[in-house]
Amino acid sequence: MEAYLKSLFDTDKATALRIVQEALDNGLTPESVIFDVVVPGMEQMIGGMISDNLVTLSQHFLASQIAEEVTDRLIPLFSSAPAIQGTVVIGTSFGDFHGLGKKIVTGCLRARMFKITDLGINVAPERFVEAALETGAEVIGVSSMMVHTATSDRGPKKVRQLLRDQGLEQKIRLIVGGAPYRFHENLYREVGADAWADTAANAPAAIAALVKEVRQ
Ligand code: B12
Repeated sequence: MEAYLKSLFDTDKATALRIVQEALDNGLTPESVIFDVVVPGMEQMIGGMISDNLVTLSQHFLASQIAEEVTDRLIPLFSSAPAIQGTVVIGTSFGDFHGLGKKIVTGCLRARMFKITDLGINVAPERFVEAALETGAEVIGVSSMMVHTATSDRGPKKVRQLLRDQGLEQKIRLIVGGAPYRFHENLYREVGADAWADTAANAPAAIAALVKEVRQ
């Protein structure tokens, strides 16, 4: 664990992946590698906010990228199929090309056994709803890094309107995230979201709560 954390701090992906392989070669189960090493490592890195200068963006990003890669590779090796915590469609709002925050959230959710469809950046509101229906998603996540893409009529507000118009509000919840929401604690409500999360580390719990509401 110590060596793995050091490799994350050093943004040394090759070493991090080698440590994971050595752990497997030495008999650690794929489940243990993910839940006892990769997830706690990622949460330790991502729990420190970039704005507090505790971790850099590259450390944040790499920890999540490794978690995502290792999780994708090891899940098929689990002794029994893992319980899926929820199904999520995520993307960056229309007109917004900032994809790093969303990518980190995706890594955290995959490592926490959520099934994710990542629609990428600059996603039209209609596409979020279509993809949620195609994949049976319980939650749509919209990332916005700029104030105007968070609040525009083609952003989360439009996703909410489409959900309402199509009678889907009880089946699909809407969560938002990104820098603008940190500076205005009610902004998520103003754009029509059910919830928001300030960091990728807090996203799985917030999304799990929404999944629970949908399944009730
Ligand atoms: C990197 C960056 C870019 C890169 C993006 C690269 C990429 N592939 O993403 C590039 C160079 C392309 C870029 C372009 C632009 N940028 Co820029 N960019 C940034 C910068 C420096 C960092 C953003 C970032 O990645 N943060 C790191 C991530 C990890 O943090 P985060 O996004 O907040 O994500 C965390 C949480 O918010 C949360 N989260 C995020 N999404 C979600 C989603 C859900 C569902 C949940 C639950 C949680 C969640 O989890 C994440 C991980 O913990 C910021 C400044 C800053 N210091 O923030 C400016 C900034 C966002 N950019 C800005 C601007 C203006 C632009 C441009 C318009 C510049 C220009 N004139 O061309 C263009 C816009 C292009 C476009 N249409 O999108 C402004 C926005 C201002 C505003 N008030 O709206 C900022 C704030 C800079 C500034 N101070 O002026 N940018």
